[in-house]
Amino acid sequence: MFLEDTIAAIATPPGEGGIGIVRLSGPEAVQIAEKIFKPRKATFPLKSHRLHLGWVQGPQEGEIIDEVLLTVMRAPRTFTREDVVEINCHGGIVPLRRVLEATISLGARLAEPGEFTRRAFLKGRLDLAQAEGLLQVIRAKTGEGLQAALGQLEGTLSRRVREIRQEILLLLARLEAAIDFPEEEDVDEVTGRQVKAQGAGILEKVRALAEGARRGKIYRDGVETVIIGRPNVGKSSLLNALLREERAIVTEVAGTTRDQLEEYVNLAGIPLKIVDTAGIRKTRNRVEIIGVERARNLAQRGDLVIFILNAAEGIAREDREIASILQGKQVVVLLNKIDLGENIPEAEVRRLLPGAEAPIIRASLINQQGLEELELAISQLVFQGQVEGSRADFLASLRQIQALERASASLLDMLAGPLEDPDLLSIDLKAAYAALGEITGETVEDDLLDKIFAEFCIGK
Ligand SMILES: Nc1nc2c(ncn2[C@@H]2O[C@H](COP(=O)(O)OP(=O)(O)OP(=O)(O)O)[C@@H](O)[C@H]2O)c(=O)[nH]1
Ligand SMILES: [Mg+2]
Repeated sequence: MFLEDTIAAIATPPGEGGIGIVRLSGPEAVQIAEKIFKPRKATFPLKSHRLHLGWVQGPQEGEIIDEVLLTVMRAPRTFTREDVVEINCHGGIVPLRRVLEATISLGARLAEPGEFTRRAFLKGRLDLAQAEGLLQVIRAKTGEGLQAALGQLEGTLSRRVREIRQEILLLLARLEAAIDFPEEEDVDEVTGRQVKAQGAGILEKVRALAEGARRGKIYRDGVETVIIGRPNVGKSSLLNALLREERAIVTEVAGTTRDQLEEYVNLAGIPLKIVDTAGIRKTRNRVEIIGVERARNLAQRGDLVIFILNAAEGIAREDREIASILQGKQVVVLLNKIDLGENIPEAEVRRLLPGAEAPIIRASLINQQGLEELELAISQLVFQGQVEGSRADFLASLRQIQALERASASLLDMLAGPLEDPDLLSIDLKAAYAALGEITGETVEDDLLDKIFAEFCIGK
């Protein structure tokens, strides 16, 4: 990682689009841009924080690569706190590549994944918790996830962590004074008692923060679980059973649920965003048609699908239709209403969903039967990584939670330590201080940084 050089990358996703952006950052960024850019009206030096219309020129005399809008942003009011240039080209692979190549040929280096953000971090523009928040903003899958991520990007978590670290620092100063100037006989014990009392208060705050982080994780990492099945099989009954409350209306009328319902359930520590849908069947009712269409789309989008069949009635035509839209999805099959009879052998379910190793669970939701097995099957699927989509995010926030937990443990050690030994108290406090510093990146190893920033895409 050389901070002195100038990096360049295509910042927009690969493929065709209206526009695409090549981004440069570093001491040579403006110089390189001015060499390849032929402005329509603007004159050099290009004004900062303005958009300039013009052309990017190729290496041959008179060669034009693309018509572009170019922005020069001089340090320090930029994302990386370095000189930044953004070139808005037409969003095709060829113009973007050629503009990028033009910058490289003039001495820019191809950026590593996340290197722009890493520079922002190293220059103090963002701390580590905020950088991770930024990644979560890009990856947010739900509105709630976006809100939580934006809060983190703004520095909600960082601020609280810094406040707590400040308090620990004050306590440490006090202990140092007691160690350096032990004037009276009992001063250590008095200091020790005061430090412990305040340490207990700090521990409470760290714990509250860890609790909040765990809750935030629900929004960030929610495994979207869609309940699907034909009308009346017990989809809403399952939502209610998992929530342990009468959230959805359940009636014997087929077609009760018209619109989808979404709720979060914490299942063995795994956050599930459960979506109840309208039963899938051919229908003439307009409202129901829309609901059925949504259910199909949701099933496609979900990380996990719980497919409910009526065990007593056997496999119906609609069930086959539903099965056909579940190809390639992670599915759990729930054979419900076994209290009324069991007319679906496992082999038939396997034929219905060829290729899938879907767990099959027998249940009678009306009698709360089969729920434990279902929860076990889901947690196994998620923990074994068979449910895609949320694992990388899970790791990022896990890092923060683990740091909070280590800080708690050190504070607990401190509280259990002998009163009259300020040295020991201070060791534990320092450990808590360091653990909290990892969240914002104040105390962090390079290889951990590598790991975190490698999760970003190139150009971010
Ligand atoms: N006998 C029996 N009835 C059940 C069972 N589970 C649910 N039911 C009943 O089946 C009916 C339909 O249940 P819902 O949960 O509303 O079914 P749904 O799939 O949401 O139906 P739609 O809203 O039409 O999509 C209700 O009367 C439930 O009480 C079960 O295990 N056994
Ligand atoms: Mg329903």
